[in-house]
Amino acid sequence: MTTGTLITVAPTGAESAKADVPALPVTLDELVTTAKECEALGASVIHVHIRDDEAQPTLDLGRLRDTVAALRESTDLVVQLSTGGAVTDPEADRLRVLEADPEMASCTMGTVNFGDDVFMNRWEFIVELHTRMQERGIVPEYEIFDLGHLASLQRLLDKYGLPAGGHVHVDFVMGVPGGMPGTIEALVACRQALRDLPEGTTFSATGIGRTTIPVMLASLSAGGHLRVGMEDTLTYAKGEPVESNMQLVARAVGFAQLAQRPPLTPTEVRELLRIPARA
Ligand code: KMH
Ligand code: ZN
Repeated sequence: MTTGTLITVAPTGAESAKADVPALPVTLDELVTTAKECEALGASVIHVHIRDDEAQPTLDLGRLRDTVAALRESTDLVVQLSTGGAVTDPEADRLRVLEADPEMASCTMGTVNFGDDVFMNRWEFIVELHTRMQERGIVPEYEIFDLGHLASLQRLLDKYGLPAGGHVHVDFVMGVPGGMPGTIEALVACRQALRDLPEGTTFSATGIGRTTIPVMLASLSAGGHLRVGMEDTLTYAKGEPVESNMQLVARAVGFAQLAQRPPLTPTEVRELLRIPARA
């Protein structure tokens, strides 16, 4: 059983509007401030979506490069860029994200209904993402929205080999309308399916909306890690909007400590995920 807990913060996402959620970090300054504060609390990885000057989601390469550079300069967090983007982003733009050279990037393992939309991830696109990440030495986090995505991951690794560094890390994204539910049963089913993946495969989990707490507690007790943040959760408790990403990270750290699995540092996470240490 893993001792410490990897805590990822996903502070922004692509779905919420700044006008509806004023606390959402959308500028580079807001993102860097959030990153520093979440790192101080115990986050070790940041899952990054960025916005343009109008606070709309963008995959602009120049902005992504500036974001990676600013986060590296101001924090020791492992920077994980989203290649998922928004449901409207074309595949070519999503692939180009890798040219910003993050340490990690997300790689979603299949198409899923996403509320009223469809989050498209064709097999050929997944293969392209996986192989380009191998070539560039970028460590993937495989995003699992449904049980079948783990079977696709097994197929991907069998046919195209292990990711950069050789370690496999997955993130169960639970409770998306159209994906698997955010329940203990679904989490246990996913964890069982990890038996078919390379030994030592690690997992984190996040529950969207009101599933955040049950998923967090289930993941901790099942030996998994945590992802929290305003990409996934905008209500802290019934009738209580989230005030900041720090509030969510602080709660995750508290649960991890109660579980006697305190937060891992970014250095420990690089060792765990076989990401080269920072120079
Ligand atoms: N915004 C969603 C459509 C990822 O970051 O890789 C996709 C998503 C997954 O958030
Ligand atoms: Zn994301």
